[in-house]
Amino acid sequence: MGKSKVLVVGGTGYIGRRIVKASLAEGHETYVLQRPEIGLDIDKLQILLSFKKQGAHLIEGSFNDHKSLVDAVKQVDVVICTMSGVHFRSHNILLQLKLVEAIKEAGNVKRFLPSEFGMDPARMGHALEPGRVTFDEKMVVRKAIEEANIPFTYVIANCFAGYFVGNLSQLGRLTPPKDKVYLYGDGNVKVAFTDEEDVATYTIKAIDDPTTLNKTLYIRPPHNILTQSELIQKWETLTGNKLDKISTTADDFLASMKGFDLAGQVGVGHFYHIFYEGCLTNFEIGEGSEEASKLYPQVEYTRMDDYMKIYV
Ligand code: NDP
Ligand code: GO6
Repeated sequence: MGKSKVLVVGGTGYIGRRIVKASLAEGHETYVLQRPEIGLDIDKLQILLSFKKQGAHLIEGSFNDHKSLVDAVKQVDVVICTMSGVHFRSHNILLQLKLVEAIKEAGNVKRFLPSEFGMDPARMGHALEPGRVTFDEKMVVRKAIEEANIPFTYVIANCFAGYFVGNLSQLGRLTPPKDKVYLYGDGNVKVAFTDEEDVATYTIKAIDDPTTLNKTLYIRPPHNILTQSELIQKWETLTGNKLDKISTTADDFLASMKGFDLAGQVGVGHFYHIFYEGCLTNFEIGEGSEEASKLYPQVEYTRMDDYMKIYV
């Protein structure tokens, strides 16, 4: 069997650029959508040109031009969309409905991976406002994919380390605090963390694997299922410096939502479900789903104590 041809839509983004890199590394003929709307965004253009230098093909296309999307997807076997879902960087998850239309019309795509890469929206029917919009929109896209009979894989990446580990899971910052750290309750709820590079590696492994066809792929490798307290302990061991722990009750944490702008409120809701409710780990991976480190044991995923070394 030949290698799949892969199109990445959203390739210059935070997770997208890692997926392009992983696709090239795996030897897939890799295509990246180049949108005219990037205009004078020289950083995006430079990223695209660096992909080209590494052997990727740039395909011009726009979400405002249906035919350009159909033409783009006709050239490949697999489409991976990494459209923004992060509220403080703008969110456009529903724009993917246009891509679903194009894939449906083209009729050749063997696998579509929509922009998921977070918590499992199918398990978040109870999520709090306003953060639930993330999950509701991803479910609208899933429904369109399944109604169009497009073969899919949904990748559930859980907590990206860059947003949840380097900062010891503190909201509103991306670096570790120096003296005091806020604990969610007792800090004893199990959470799943993943290095973004591993997210990309597992995603590329899954794209032509019959085992992941029409399934959800959870990235929940056993060594990276940790409580916030365990994460903090690893950091303290690494630095040889103890932090003051300040426990926050669920009620106080939720009450803090009032002081945030919309993006912050979305964050507080998500953190509540992850760190108080335990929504990433309070279920077994069962029917219709697979776990990535079990499926691809040859991948040597990064452990979080190793990941944290760059922050020392
Ligand atoms: P980014 O914010 O980096 O954006 C990704 C891409 O979206 C951009 O590069 C751009 O593509 C495209 N895009 C943005 N606006 C538009 C638009 N108006 N029209 C067309 N394309 C647009 O996304 P992330 O990588 O942060 O997020 C990707 C996914 O990962 C989301 O589903 C998000 O929910 C999830 N996520 C999960 C996290 C976790 O901890 N598990 C953390 C962060 C995100 P282009 O390259 O063409 O310019
Ligand atoms: C990441 C964040 C971090 C918000 C997901 C506010 C979708 C998901 C784990 O963009 O709101 O400081 O699953 O001040 O399904 C953001 C969101 C986290 C990052 C969560 C995310 C995770 C989106 C903040 C902050 C570090």
